[in-house]
Amino acid sequence: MKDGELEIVLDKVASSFLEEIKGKSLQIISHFDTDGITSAAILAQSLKRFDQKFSLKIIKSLNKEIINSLPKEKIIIFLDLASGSLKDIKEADLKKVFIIDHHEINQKDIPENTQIINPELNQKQKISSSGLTYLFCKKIDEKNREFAKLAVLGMIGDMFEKEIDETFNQIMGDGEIQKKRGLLIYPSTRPINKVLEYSSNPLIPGVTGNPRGVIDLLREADLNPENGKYKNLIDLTNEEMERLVTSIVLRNPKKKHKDLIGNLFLIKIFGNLEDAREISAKVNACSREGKPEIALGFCLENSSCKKKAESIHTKYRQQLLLGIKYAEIEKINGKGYILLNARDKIKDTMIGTISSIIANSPDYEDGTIVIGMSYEGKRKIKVSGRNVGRAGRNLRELLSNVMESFNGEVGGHHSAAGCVIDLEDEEEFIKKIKRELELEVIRVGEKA
Ligand SMILES: [Mn+2]
Repeated sequence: MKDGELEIVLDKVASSFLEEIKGKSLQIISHFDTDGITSAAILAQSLKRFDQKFSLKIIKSLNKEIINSLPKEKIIIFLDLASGSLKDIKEADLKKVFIIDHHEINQKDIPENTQIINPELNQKQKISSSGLTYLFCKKIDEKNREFAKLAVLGMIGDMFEKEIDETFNQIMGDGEIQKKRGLLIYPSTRPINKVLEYSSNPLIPGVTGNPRGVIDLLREADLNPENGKYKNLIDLTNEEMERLVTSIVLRNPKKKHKDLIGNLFLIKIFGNLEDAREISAKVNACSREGKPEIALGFCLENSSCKKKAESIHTKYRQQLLLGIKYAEIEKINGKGYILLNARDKIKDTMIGTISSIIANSPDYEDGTIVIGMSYEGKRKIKVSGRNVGRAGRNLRELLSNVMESFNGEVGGHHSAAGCVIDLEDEEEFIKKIKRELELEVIRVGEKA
């Protein structure tokens, strides 16, 4: 078996973990996305089983300051982060550290007090932190098998469901997850008209955010309500599904028929069978809105958190639709680029998502650059850059060129990058970035 090495590491770290934690207090630090939250939920519930004392903190990102402020006497467990912070961990003089993560490791030199479970050190098997945490906790106690569904949720949050290997299959079996083929728009467990209205991935022009457009599309696909109610997406027959997919492809020709069909995963949570992507989106929305504790409570199936998470998610989706509509009207169409300065009309936590949605819409040619801007607090502006398609310029480089004249750092990679600038630089930044974007059009023209 290919992941034999990982199996050995899991065994080794689990037995040393059980030895080390006896009579000690633990501090868990986890990432705020669905993968991190589900990892924390799995470990927390596993520790509760044997009355282990621990405290838990969910963070957006880890830095040297946070590492230095950690309690020296406690055992520290990092989930879904810290693989890139080994140097800082080494220098922080912590007592004992465990890391369960799948991100890139930045150095070979692993601190002596640190034990790591990370496939990057083994066969680079594709697995989320929630999957690793689950396998780890199952080593501690076979009963922790009951948390398998959380592992699957984290896998889907990190989009590992496209490559289902033996381990993933096994975890799905443990979690009694149902897998079905169908249209990849979620939540599949709701009536199709509602699902289409809120669909931002893919964006369906004239349909997303437009109830009347939804009815037109459904009529085209010859799908009609029965007793005033449309079927749930998941209950469509194959023929109905085919007709619906065809109508969507007609509105958004960028999406190919085969890209719109795939695996849906149904998990049981709060006693109902739900679309795992919807649950993951809910968890993410809570964290993004600054409420990771509700995201966690939701994963622990706490009923008061369920209500709160639902209202946060509903509000989030509504704001997303408003943001998309605002962008449609207010964006500037330049030559080879789209510039959206949303100021305070779109939240800074949403501008990246909306820039991605614009970049995925069928309206623009590959290589077009989308730049979104939104006020962050009272003194900063968040800038998000996205490429349409896979071709195009290196956005990290492009933003770095522009940022030479301003304060702030650039993060990201080739087709998705961002930075934060000072509010007072707004006009100057727009001038400079337009010049940079237009310059390239000329250069490309010269080459041709
Ligand atoms: Mn992850």
